[in-house]
Amino acid sequence: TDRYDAIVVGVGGMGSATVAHLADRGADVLGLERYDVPHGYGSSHGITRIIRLAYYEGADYVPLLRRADDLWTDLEADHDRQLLYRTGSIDAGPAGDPLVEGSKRSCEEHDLEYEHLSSAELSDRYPGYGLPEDYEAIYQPDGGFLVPEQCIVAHVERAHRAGATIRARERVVDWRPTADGVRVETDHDEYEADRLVITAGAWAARFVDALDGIAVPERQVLAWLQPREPDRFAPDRFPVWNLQVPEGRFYGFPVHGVPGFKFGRYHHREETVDPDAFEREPTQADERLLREFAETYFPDGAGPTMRLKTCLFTNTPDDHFVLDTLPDHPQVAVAAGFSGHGFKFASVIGEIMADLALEGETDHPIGMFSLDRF
Ligand code: PYC
Repeated sequence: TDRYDAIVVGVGGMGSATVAHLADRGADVLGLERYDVPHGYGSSHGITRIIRLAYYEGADYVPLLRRADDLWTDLEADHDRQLLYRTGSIDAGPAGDPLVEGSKRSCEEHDLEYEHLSSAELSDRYPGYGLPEDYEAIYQPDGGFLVPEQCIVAHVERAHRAGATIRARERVVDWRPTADGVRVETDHDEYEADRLVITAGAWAARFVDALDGIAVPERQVLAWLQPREPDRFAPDRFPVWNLQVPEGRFYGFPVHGVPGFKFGRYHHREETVDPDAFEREPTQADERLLREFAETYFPDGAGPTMRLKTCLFTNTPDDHFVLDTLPDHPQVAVAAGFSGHGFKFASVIGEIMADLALEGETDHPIGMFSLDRF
């Protein structure tokens, strides 16, 4: 049986970063991925993913976001393709909405540059936006989007350069603790390691009983529509956005990689699914809901449908992540429950998981992500 310093289960956004950080620190590491590297069955795909610092979900995320941003910039410097496109970010909603207020609070508490815009000011500057008159927006210039499939490739290439072994299409069936580490059984082989890191996305609860009912997969659908006014949806004219409206919370991007303006709706806890058995094909009902939103709030973007794609979120009860070692098995660390807003953090999650695996602790502020809070 081959033995490693560490095994990482799942080589998507979080796992690829973890393998890269572990290998960079000299660990002999094995990454195991049940699908391809990269693949479109989990949560780390979709051509563009938002990165934003004005974090309405909580000001405590901002130090992690700053570190994530620095690490993405470092990774990009080593890679032959751009990973991060800065468009600025918009957080908008009715005046006084928690999304707008939370975004502003993060900027103020952490000295981030920002502007508080009325709906009219927003449309003047960025005519792709035509929000209701009484809406407001926080503009933060450092936000933008990452290209997730390339981010995974860049982390895996970095890991390869540092000597890591990564095996795709090899599914982990089970793991168990041993006297001096762990034993991992796959559908191909068995391996041993001193440490185990579980970054299995929507499948995390299969490997960690304590995540049952805590890291819950949910089906999401993204749409790309041909803009009727393409100039208004180009990356230099259309910041990425999060928007609260009576129909729910939505998010979107300028045109990049697909000839359409991309957006989606956070369906929190509405479509809980088994990640191995759910409707992967978007339906006409999905398309209708998304098109109705675009017709109402982004009519210049609501041309013919170009692409629809399902995606999985893995939600926790409070929408904050789980980053911890297992109380009964300190040699096992888990990163899970990213609740739809994790991809942008993947670079720093890799650093944190390498800390937890190699040192058992981290200097990063992860107290709010402990498993025992539930
Ligand atoms: O964090 O902005 C975000 C986001 C958009 C879609 C999913 N997460």
